[in-house]
Amino acid sequence: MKSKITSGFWHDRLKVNAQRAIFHQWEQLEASGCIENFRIAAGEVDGFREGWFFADSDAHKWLDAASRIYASFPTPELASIMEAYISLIARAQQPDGYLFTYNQIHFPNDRWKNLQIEHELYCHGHLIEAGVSHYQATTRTEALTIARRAADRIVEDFSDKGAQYTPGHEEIEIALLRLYQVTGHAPYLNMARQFIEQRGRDPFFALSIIRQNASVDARGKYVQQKRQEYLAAHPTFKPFQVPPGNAAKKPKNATLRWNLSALSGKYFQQHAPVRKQTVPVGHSVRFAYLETAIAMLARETGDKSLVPALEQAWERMVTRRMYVTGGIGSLPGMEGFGNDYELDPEFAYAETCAALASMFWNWEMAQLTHEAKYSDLFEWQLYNAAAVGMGLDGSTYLYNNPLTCKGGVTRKPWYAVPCCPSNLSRTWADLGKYIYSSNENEIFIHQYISSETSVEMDAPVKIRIESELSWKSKVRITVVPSAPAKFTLNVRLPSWLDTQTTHITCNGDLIAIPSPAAQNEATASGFDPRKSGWLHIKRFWNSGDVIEINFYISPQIYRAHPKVKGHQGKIAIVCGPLVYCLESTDNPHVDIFNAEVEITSLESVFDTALLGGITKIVGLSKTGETLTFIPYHLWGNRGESTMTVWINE
Ligand code: FUB
Ligand code: ZN
Repeated sequence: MKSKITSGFWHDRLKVNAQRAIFHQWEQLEASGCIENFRIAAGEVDGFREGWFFADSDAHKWLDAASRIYASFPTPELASIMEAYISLIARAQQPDGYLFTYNQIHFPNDRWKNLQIEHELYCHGHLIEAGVSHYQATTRTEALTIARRAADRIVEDFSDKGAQYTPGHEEIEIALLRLYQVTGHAPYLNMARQFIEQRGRDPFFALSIIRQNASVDARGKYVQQKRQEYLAAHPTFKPFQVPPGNAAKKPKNATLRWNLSALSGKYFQQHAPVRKQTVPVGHSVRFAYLETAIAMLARETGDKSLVPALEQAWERMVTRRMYVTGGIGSLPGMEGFGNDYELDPEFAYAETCAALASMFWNWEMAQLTHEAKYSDLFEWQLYNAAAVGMGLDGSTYLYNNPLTCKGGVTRKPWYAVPCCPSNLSRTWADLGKYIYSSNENEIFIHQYISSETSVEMDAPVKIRIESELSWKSKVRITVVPSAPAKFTLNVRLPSWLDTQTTHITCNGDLIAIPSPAAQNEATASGFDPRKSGWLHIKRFWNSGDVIEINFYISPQIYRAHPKVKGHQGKIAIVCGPLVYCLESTDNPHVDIFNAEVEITSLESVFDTALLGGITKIVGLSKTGETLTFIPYHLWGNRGESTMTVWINE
């Protein structure tokens, strides 16, 4: 359900997203040659195609983000770039709907070549999503028409094919389901279902990967050779210089593990049919996109047999394979999940896109099951694992997100693989969609973000949230039914709330807060969204009824599971939905990796001068030094630094 974000923490971030980030991203896409690739494919300019084989997806994802931003921040500048890009891709698209500049330019006779590796379907997926988003934002159909032509091509070429014709990077499934939602055209739904159902059923997958790897290598070498020739023939051509990527400390045998994961199919979630995939494995963005698509399919079709595997995989991820920030994917190189409890904070990959993908999945799960824990994890990842991806200026980004940095990680204006910036921008732009939902006689408040919406119950009900989160504690929810009405308002009780101190009232009357559900197994990270629940407020609502919540947020301590190596004697400090860290910038004379914190000394203080005005946490070390903690998502905004989330107690 749509809502308008009105003020506060997210309003400010969304302004930066709309006024700076989206334009910066376009400039980088142009400068890096990503947009020029379409001009070359359209036959309008001579030149050399630059970037990875999946580079098209970054441009399409930009249009997706720009469209969603345009829905709340319509500016002529943005409209004009979007229009130019849509017209360009219309010209680059082949008459039969195919659009993939890597093949069009370098291998015009090849199509659907190395489906596990070369991302053809992934790029078409982002093209389709962009078309859907543009249509939803503007009601214009130019981009949607391009999307439909691409989708029709795929339906034509892939319908009724088997397991070998499923993609290695899931995305097309989400795209086809979204396209089905706006068009009602059943072949799109059926195609998405086929891609999902056929996954993990190829008995000769390992052989296929060996063959595809060899082909990708040979094609890559051919492209490199052509590039050298092009550079030699065009000495004035200055290729875009991508800043060097960030260091990612790799565990032992990283390459061997990646190869084994690929051969077994786990890297691509091709090791088993989806109903048997109960453990998060492989590339973490791919994994969470697949889970998102399965949950969407289950919602669309009512096929409940898809749900248990999703629930089990979620439980396993949350209990054993997720960082305290909500980051997922502990293995660099493979960009994916490690073993249970393998959560080294320094080699944490925790790609920004993986957190976003998990948020998409959690939203679908929340709608599918109405369980609060999914919205709780959504919130945690929103504020921590995902928010860390964009700098305060909107034009610098993090791709991998370690929880300990001993140097070598800084925010960059762009990356050789720039998948995260536009993914963040499109998610933030759509944040209003994730706050409320409803069914016949219930309204759910999933997130405490200052916003307004109107819900279609028997009669329209307006709801307004005024939230001081995440810096302060108070939330006020005003309910305005157009006529007095009986329904249940479900407000999420976050996993992080303290039941002893939190106060919730309805028109001034105190409401009792139920205790969180007990859990058998402690989580690896200390953060446990399963403690979240709903407060069901069922009554006759009159215009102007008010729910007031005071969370009285204060610094809290999370400890890792004893099975997580290297975490004994360490704590993570959180406050409300925010994870905090020690950054060297605020603690220039402290050895942040060895300091021992005096837990009883911790207090939160609002500091108007720090990072644009934030709640910091201050405390003392055992040797009397002052320690200043800032929210994890804000680290790295002031140049090169060191940082740690886990600190000695
Ligand atoms: O492969 C396309 C994107 O690039 C993935 O989603 C990211 O993880 C990165 O590998
Ligand atoms: Zn990414």
